[in-house]
Amino acid sequence: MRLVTLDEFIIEEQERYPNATGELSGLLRDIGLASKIVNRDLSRAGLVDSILGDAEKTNIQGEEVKKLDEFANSILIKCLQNSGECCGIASEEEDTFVAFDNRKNASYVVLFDPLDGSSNIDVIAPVGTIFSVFKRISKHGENCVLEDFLQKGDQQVAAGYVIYGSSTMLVYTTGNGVNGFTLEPSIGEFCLSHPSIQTPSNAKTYSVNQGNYNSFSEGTKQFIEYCQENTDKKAYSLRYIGSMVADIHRNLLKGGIFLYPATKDTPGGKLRLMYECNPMAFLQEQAGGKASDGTNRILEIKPTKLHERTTIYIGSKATVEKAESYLNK
Ligand code: P6P
Repeated sequence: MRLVTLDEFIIEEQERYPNATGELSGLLRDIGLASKIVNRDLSRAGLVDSILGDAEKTNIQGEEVKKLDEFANSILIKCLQNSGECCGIASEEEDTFVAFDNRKNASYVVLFDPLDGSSNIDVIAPVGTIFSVFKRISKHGENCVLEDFLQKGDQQVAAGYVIYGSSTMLVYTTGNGVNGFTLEPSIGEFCLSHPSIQTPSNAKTYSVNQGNYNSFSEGTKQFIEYCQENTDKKAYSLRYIGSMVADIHRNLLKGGIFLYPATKDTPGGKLRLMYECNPMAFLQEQAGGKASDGTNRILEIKPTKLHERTTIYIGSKATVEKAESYLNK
């Protein structure tokens, strides 16, 4: 396979769509830049003692903020504001959306989780950046408004994630399939390594926090027992890293289902609709899989709040449908 950098790929993609303005391309390139900067500091997390560890504060989610969370958040905001294509952002680390006063004529808003799974940083487990892009619905020339962000997931124009693990990979879609780019550190470029990703229809793994089993619904318990009984002679393995990007990335490539059902502590689900579940659902559907809250397609959920949460069952289509059959018995 010839070496194709992310920038070259984005430009080639843009040429396939004559009416493409190039704005979205610029935005994707800047997200790539931000992730390279985050990656640089993550890979030195053990050495950069000024950043490692807790920021002695909690975010709107009530979660302890790691200094790298804040660092990743600020880098993404800076790169997106400089891109000139983004009129505002919403972040897991920000109480509400941030309008860019100097970008009133930009066409896109971006929602992101700057460093998902950051509680894993101190134990050197994979973490990730997740992003979701919408075209603004408010008038150009004015600041973006909340409604620009509270759009259904099926309105996304792009979505993706960067996984910072044994290597660093950016995976994204603009609605024409899913492509993966691995960072080549020697040249500092994301290079096409996984063209046209398609999730195998037969799952190999199920991914759930088994520790919450007792508070799952009967239907969820029956689905997990189905996986454990190796019914239909399917040997399911349990794989759970506790970092959504890492768990979903594995299943996207190899087949599997990731589920975060309702629990006693999170009756509406734990994961955030806007900047975790929507982008992952867009990617998963583009890779031939499925993503639901157990009943409804994730991408059709009408959001009411920026930080709202949802239950999620996402992965190999047949396996998600199997889970739904137990849940909706
Ligand atoms: P639990 C990380 O904190 C996160 O938001 C996701 O990345 C991950 O899938 C989930 O929470 C893990 O939650 O309750 O199993 O630790």
